[in-house]
Amino acid sequence: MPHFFPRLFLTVLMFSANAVEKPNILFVLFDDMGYGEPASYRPTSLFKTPNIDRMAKEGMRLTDAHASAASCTPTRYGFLTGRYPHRIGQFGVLSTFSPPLIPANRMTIASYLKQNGYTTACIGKWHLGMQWNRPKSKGKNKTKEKLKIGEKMTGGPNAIGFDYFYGFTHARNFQTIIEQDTVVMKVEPVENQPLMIARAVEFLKEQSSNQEKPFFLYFPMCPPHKPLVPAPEYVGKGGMGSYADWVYQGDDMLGQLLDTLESTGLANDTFVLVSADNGAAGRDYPPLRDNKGSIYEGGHRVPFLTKWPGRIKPGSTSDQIVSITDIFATCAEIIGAPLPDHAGEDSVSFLNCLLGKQVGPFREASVQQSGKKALAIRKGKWKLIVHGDNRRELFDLKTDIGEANNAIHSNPEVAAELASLLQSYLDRGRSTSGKAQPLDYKISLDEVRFKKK
Ligand SMILES: [Ca+2]
Repeated sequence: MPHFFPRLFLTVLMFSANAVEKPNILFVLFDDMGYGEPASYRPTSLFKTPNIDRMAKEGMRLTDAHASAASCTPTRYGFLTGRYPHRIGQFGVLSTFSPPLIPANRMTIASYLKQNGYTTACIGKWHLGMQWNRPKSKGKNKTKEKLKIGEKMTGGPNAIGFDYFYGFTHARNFQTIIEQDTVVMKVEPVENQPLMIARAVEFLKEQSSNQEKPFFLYFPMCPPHKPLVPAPEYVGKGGMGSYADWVYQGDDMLGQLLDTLESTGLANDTFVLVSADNGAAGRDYPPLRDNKGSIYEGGHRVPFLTKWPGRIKPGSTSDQIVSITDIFATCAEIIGAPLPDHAGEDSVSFLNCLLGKQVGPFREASVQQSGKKALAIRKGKWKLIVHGDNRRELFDLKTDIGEANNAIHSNPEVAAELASLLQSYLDRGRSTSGKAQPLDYKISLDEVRFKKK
């Protein structure tokens, strides 16, 4: 008995200290990974994803998690800014010479963590625009010469909070490797991802020798997005052709990062998040309807796994509605430095959900979008879709996860309430509490935003 109270007291002390700790943060983002691809999400899946499934065993698997959008660029905007990409009218994706999407004065999760003492790095695919010093030319980017070694840009990752960047503009420019602000190398497509993972592993090892500062590593990989270029050591390993090999390679890259955290002793102090920027390209995984680019669940419901030893219960699951846009506020709550009103306007912390302290909804509603300027608002079991051509559909996801039965005519009051809530989010410049923010781009749900050409 004499030992009991001191130990309890110590535990309380440790727990209090944890409330303001600064764990390392690693976010691994797959590109176009379908909800039905990892076996931990669809037991009959034949894809080999042992490391995603390992995350499910070692941490929490979220079953109702969503990318901010149904395609690459807008989801990445949502992640970095904690703000819905439709607020800047960004529904499509960028190309090599697209200018930067995020102005330097906008707080991002990277600049926020950097201000709070983190070493920040992005290694992989950017896809948020960079300013190359080129004369303006009319027409498509095809007419422009390719980027050359030594060419420099501004407005990239370094401008919005990343101390270090090593990567490429986007998948269509896979052979051009950029370090910080400079094109440093031209490679064969098959060489790109091995370079990225080697550099990320090196970054983690460097951080382990300097543990005074926590780190934030954002690793947006290419798989399973095209080009399907599995490295020789992965060919045939996925067992179902090059797409499966590419999935396997992506999963193995996640494994290398997890293994490095273990071998360097960083794992216990690192909060790991793994997700995907949108659904699979051209591949449906029933019961979810549709795939990448769609406003239906197959477009934006994604695998989302988290791990944080000693905090997140191993092998746990949560059916809370979570968005990649929410990662920013979650990190802010962990490190205990509140976000200002002009940052993370659509980001809600799901920390209590991860810690198993909250079973009820932690946010009022969540908004997703797709390429055809469709918006969807999700509140509880209900999902209202307002298509770009102004058609509306309402689904009860509890009984109709496949979105087969439009329930709008039998539940007009639910549809009206959700539309009104969504319009209020659009008008206030935020969907969270706090001061209304100026609008960059006005959207009225009643107007037609997308016409079929
Ligand atoms: Ca994508």
